[in-house]
Parts: sequence; C-alpha cells; structure tokens
Amino acid sequence: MKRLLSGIKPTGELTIGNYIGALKQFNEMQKEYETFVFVADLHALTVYNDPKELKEKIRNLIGIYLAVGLNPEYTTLFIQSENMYHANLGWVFECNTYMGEAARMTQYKEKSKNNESVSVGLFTYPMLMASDILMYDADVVPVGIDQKQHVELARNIAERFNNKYGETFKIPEPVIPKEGAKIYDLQDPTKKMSKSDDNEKGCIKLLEDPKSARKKIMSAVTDSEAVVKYDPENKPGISNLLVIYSSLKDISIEDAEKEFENSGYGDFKKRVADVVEEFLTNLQERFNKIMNDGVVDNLLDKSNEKVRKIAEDKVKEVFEKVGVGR
Ligand code: ATP
Ligand code: LTN
Repeated sequence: MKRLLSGIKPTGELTIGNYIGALKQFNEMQKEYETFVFVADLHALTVYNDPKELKEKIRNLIGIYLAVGLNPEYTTLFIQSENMYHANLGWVFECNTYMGEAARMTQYKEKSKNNESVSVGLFTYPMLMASDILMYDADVVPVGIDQKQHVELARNIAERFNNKYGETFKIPEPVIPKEGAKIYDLQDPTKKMSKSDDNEKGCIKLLEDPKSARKKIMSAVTDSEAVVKYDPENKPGISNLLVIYSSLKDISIEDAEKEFENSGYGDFKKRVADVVEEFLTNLQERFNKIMNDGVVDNLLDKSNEKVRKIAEDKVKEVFEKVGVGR
C-alpha cells in the first residue's frame, strides 16, 4: 500500500480553508493509502507562541483530526515533537540544501518582507518539512497550493541525497485539490484565508460559533453584477463562496452554479451560510465528544511506538550513510 503523509501547524485556530485545502483530502484518501497525519508543533516554533496556548492548540488539533473523520484504523495520528528523530534528519537536510534554493521559497520571502526579526527557523523550516515527509518514505503529500513549493524542495533534497549517498528516500508527489486549493478571505477575496491573520470577519474558524460564521458569510464581499458564476478573476468573492459551498456539499462547481442560476446574491449567501452553519455544528458536536471521551492519549501513545520505530530505522540508515557516529 502506498503511503500518504501530511501535517498542519498548531498555530492560530484552524479555518475552513485548512479543512477544504487539506483536511478534507486526508479524510477522503485515508482508505486508499497507509496514512500518517501529524501535528507539526515544531514548525509552530518558527514564530512565538504562548507555551500554554500552544499545548492547548496541539491537543485541539488532534481532536479536529478525529472530528473531521480521520479514523485510527486507517490513519496514524501523531505529534511531531514526540518523535525526536524529525529534528535529527532536518539537520542533515539543512546541510544538504543550498542557501539560494532555500531563499527562493515564496512563503519565506513573503513572511520576511519588511521584517528583520524573523527567526532563522522560518528560513530553515522547509528542510524540517522535508524530514517529516522523507522520513516515512511518503508517496503522496496532500497540501494546499501554498505548500507545493516546499514539497518540491523535499523532492529535490531526496534526489540529491540519493545521488550522493545511494538510494535512501522515496521521491514524494504533492497532491493539490482540484478545487479549493486556496480559499480566500471573505472580506478581501484576493488574499488567502489564513489562521494566523487577525482579520476576524474574513475568516471562518472550525471551532467558532456557527451563528457567527453564518453572519460572516452573509456579509462576505461580492460584486455588483448579481450573477452567481464561477469567475475567480472578475468575481473573486462569489467564486470563493461557490468553492466553499460545492466543497462542503461535495458537488462540482458547475452543479453549484446550476443550482443558483436564477438566484440573487441574498438567496445564494443564505444557502451558503446554511451549509457552513450545519457543517460547523456537526463538526463541533463530534469534537466535543472526542475531547470529553479521553481517548486521545491512548491513541497517541500507540501511534508513537509505530512512528518512532520507522523514524529510528531511517535516521540510523542516514547516519550510517553520511558517516557520523562510531
Ligand atoms: P499560517 O497562516 O499560520 O501560516 P495556514 O492557515 O496557512 O497557517 P498551515 O498550517 O500553513 O495553515 O496549513 C495547513 C494546511 O492547510 C496546508 O496544507 C495548507 O496548504 C492548507 N491551507 C491553509 N490555508 C488554506 C486556504 N486558505 N485554502 C486552502 N488550503 C489552505
Ligand atoms: N509546513 C506545513 C505543515 C507541514 C507539513 C509537513 C505538511 C509540516 N510538515 C509535511 C505536509 C507534509 C504548513 O502547512 N505550514
């Protein structure tokens, strides 16, 4: 069985963009692949987080993984920092990546623009991400479009390492959702909906009050044309709402367009709001039950054993090949 691996940083609160761009794919693909999904908590350290809040977010993210439908029968869920080997392999990869190549990463360029106090970790995190992926010989890595470049870097690192030291790593493929690879801010539909942004009105959080999410949809920015049509260039607001609607209903964008052929924006928004409200209500019900059931720790302990074994074997092989240790 081929392997799937992906992770999400426990920074900010997860948004409907994270669900549509990432979580939904993990869920749909888990039965076809041997699936590994983790909480990228070491990645969260690239920016400052209140330590107490970080712990809470890590636990909540596990709860969200389970609530969206990741099933421990198919998916090994784990916390990155609980497997020390990730950082070890990350270091080896930092030493096998060129400065110029790392400096080309768009996300780093954007996040460091006009900001002199970004951490070195923000610069090197794609190499830690390569370690997360290559450690498990992942065949596929489902991510939103913004992470595609980092998966490509991981491929380059793997190829370089294999050439230098002999066949060691599988070359992973990024998997980008056909629709919904990028969900936009409801107030500024040219900007990615992002969990670490403070634009409250533009962003729908998975754990927010479903009624407040409803209001946000109703006040989303649209245009003055009054035709519900998918046209991201000229109608970014309406197109974004169409993607959210079709994705949550699991229908194609064309079918969604047809449904609203004769609708005005008010009616359209109301229907999108209904779907979002219902989705959040159900998700939160499952989340609360999982968090109260006390099943999380047991599950993590079990999967830890499995991932540590895989990682230990891989890092031993790598250390041997590069020549460190006795
Ligand atoms: P941050 O704002 O903290 O950088 P983020 O919201 O971009 O965070 P990540 O942890 O970087 O979230 O992303 C987790 C996964 O969700 C990645 O696969 C990413 O591509 C995907 N993702 C994040 N935001 C969106 C979005 N607006 N639309 C689609 N996919 C998204
Ligand atoms: N950098 C990713 C999270 C992440 C990840 C990974 C995703 C860390 N390691 C490995 C896929 C595979 C982000 O979304 N910010």
